[in-house]
Amino acid sequence: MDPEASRKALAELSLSADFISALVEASEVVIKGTDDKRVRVVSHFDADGISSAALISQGLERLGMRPHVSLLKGIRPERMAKIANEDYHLIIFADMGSSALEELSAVINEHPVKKIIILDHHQVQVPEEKLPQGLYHLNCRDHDIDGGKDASAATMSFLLMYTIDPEKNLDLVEHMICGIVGDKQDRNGLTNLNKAIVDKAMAKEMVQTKAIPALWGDNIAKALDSAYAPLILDMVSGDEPPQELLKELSIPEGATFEDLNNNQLRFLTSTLAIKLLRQGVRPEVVKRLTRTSFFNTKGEDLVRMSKLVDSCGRENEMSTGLMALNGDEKSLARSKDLYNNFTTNVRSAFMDIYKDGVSETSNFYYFYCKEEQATIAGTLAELVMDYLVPKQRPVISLTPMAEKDEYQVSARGTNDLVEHDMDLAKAMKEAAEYCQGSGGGHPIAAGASIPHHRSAEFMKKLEEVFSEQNFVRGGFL
Ligand SMILES: [Mn+2]
Repeated sequence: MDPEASRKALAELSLSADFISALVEASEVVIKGTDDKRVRVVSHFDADGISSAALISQGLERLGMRPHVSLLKGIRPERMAKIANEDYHLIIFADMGSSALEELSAVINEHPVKKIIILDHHQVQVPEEKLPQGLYHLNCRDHDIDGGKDASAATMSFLLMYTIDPEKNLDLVEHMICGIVGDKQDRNGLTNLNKAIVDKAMAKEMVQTKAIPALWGDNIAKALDSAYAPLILDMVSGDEPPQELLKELSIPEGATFEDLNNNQLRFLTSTLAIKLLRQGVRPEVVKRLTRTSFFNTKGEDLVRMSKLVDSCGRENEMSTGLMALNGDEKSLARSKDLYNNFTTNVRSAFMDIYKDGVSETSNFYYFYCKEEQATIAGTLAELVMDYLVPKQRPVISLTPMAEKDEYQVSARGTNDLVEHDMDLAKAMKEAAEYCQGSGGGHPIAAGASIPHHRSAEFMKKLEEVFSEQNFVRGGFL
């Protein structure tokens, strides 16, 4: 590693001097490695987490090290500490860790030989004591970078590997893109740090962008048949099979998006837009019909890749996602099957909610999921918000988890609500902690777990917490 070259490359991304120093320090620890070359890599099970793990492990392999990856569903501090206590000298946490600084500090204090690197973008738990030497805490939020939209765990993971070798590791940007897309940080176009990095990769022709319909599948009919966002009600309900629409538009069955000329493409997109507007969705949801996709040098659609990896995580086949990102063809095919299962489940669950309706309080909407829908409860909350409820209000889904005797709560909001000072992370945390549960996340998307028997109190408290937030007090509702 050439620290001067790294510093220069990082400065070109407009990072602060503090941030650059922290990255260089952690990179030096990685390069030094361990005597036995083993490195423990621990990450989250979602697309951002899996992409981060793929990025980190490929970077480590390039240094001749042997990563041992674990992808976790839960992010309880005790669990992280337990893993950090295993027989590894270098442990890298991605997409988690900032909420476990005290626990991880304790591990270092007990085993000063260990080094732990945290690459996170979630809210930071501020520990009472100074972090011990050997604990490298890298969180974009500590450097005035918005962890909700300007950097995800994959961005942080990229930065670490980019610091190690800005030239050789720039191609790892493809995994970073999968991660930031997984965390929906491309929702309003890439911004700040994410943008600076991707721009750099585009200038070096490692990534290309193209505006395409926001539909994914091997052909148009298949893509429409599995789409849930955009959610065309007539198609999801089965009233209008995609084949009929294609016939109407004189598009041959089996045609792919690449087969269409610009006029046909525009005709298809505007027909779908009209359908959505008739359903009464917000303009920002209609706008998402076309989106910018990113393509790597092999011409692979990285947004689609992100969706495939995401469904591997949801279906508990995280390693399939990791291997697909590492270029394994079988895993890629398997991830496509998992994605189709996932979209089928989402579409049918949405139709059930559509038929049953959702409940509302004065400040938010809510509905209950079945336990087997736990992994899609957040997606359903989002769909309910975008395609079902008439007013812009937070949408909450509650899923009973029998084994833990808890409710798992997912909350989703809109950009407008966040602009009017709605903070779901804060609301979830406050209302959940009031009931001896825990919660957190981002202003626009958050979650909580609460004891099953206290759900009524939770809902009451949530109503109270929301009524203190400006989107309610300021009369936005
Ligand atoms: Mn993340």
